[in-house]
Amino acid sequence: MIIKSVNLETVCGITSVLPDNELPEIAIAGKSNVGKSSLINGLMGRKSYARTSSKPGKTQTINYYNINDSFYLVDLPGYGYATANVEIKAQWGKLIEDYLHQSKKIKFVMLLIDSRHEPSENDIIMYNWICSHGYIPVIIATKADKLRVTERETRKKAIIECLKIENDNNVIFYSALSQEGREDIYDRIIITAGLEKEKNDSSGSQNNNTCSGNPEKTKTRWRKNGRPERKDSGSQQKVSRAVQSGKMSPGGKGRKKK
Ligand SMILES: Nc1nc2c(ncn2[C@@H]2O[C@H](COP(=O)(O)OP(=O)(O)O)[C@@H](O)[C@H]2O)c(=O)[nH]1
Ligand SMILES: [Mg+2]
Repeated sequence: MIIKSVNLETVCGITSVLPDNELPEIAIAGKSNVGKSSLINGLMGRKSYARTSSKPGKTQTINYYNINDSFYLVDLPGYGYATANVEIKAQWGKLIEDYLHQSKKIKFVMLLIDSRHEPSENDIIMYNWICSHGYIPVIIATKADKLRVTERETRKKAIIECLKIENDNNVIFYSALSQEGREDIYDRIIITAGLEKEKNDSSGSQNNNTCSGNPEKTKTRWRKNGRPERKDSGSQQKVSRAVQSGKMSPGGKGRKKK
């Protein structure tokens, strides 16, 4: 894909109203420091447009990057940063929940997992949470340059078994250094966002990213106190409990309350 323009168009915090976009959205989730901003820069062909940091938890906002005026890369706030307080954790939960629940244009969800490690408890919760909203995330196994070639298959198997992934093709190794995996990711974006119609016919994977059957959409909403109003789905409840109990932490120190 030729990148003609990139624009950080919208930045949403906890008090923001999420934009009602017309263009398809490609969501990028994962723990702090896993490589979300680096992936976005790689996909945009920019060195440092999205801010990267070796300190975890810089992004506590939802950032919408408009690409070529044809789709958005949506950078979701990272989780897994233990020092955040309860209020910040509740805000983080609400932000992600609002996004997955409200956005009508989500076409493709990527969940980034560090290729060197087993998926964490938070990664598993996040995976199930995304599925409970009707999407099957494609796993981007990041920092692939740090793995020996011989470790690849073992790491891939571990991710597949841990998350109970049915389709092996839904794990893509990516390196921000070598850009390995970029083309594969772009192929998925093009297909799922319907950017180039002719590619649709030659691929059997159009439906890989939405749950088959008729998934029950969760109706649970977050109240200001961070507790869900209603509990419908198993994984929704699980993540609610995890955030409330402090097991699942948002990345970063969070925003100051406006
Ligand atoms: N070696 C290597 N380092 C990476 C890769 N992706 C990200 N990093 C580094 O990991 C750190 C966190 O990356 P960042 O993109 O800010 O993560 P985010 O918090 O998920 O947005 C930074 O120091 C990056 O340079 C990669 O593919 N390979
Ligand atoms: Mg980031």
